[in-house]
Amino acid sequence: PDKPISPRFPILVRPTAIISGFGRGSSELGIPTANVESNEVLNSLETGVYFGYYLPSNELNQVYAMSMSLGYNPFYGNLIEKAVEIHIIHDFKGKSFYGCNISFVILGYLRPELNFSSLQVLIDEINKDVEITKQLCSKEGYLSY
Ligand code: RBF
Ligand code: MG
Repeated sequence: PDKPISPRFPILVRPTAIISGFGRGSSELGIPTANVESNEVLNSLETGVYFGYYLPSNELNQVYAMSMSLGYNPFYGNLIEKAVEIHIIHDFKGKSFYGCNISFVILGYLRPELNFSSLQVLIDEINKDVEITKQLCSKEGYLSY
């Protein structure tokens, strides 16, 4: 799908700490996420699923597509605090992001957060988000950030 980029995007998120998550991204879903400390800008966004690029600080001219979940994870019965989690579309061979600060750019909104009838449906939907992210990111090519 050719989604126009809304004027509020891109949103650059400067180096932000990774905090520990619930430990179920990798184990239960097979979709690891880095849980990011929230800030004013992220807090001001509506909950939902977004796409963009992760900007590694140690590799110049390199970006990796990422899908971001922002919200209360209704499938898991709603968190008390908004969680910001990014799934980077790259095989980091088990590298952990704990203790790192990461930068990323949010390019657009994909869909609202939803509850699903089963874990498998949640996983399927996230995998669809990842496919859409790959398509949009390869098209839009914001490789200059
Ligand atoms: N959790 C939900 O409860 N509903 C969602 O619609 C939802 N969408 C997500 C989309 C993406 C791209 C990602 C990475 C995560 C999503 N999650 C969603 C969060 C998921 O439940 C969470 O990553 C795991 O529970 C690990 O904390
Ligand atoms: Mg996580």
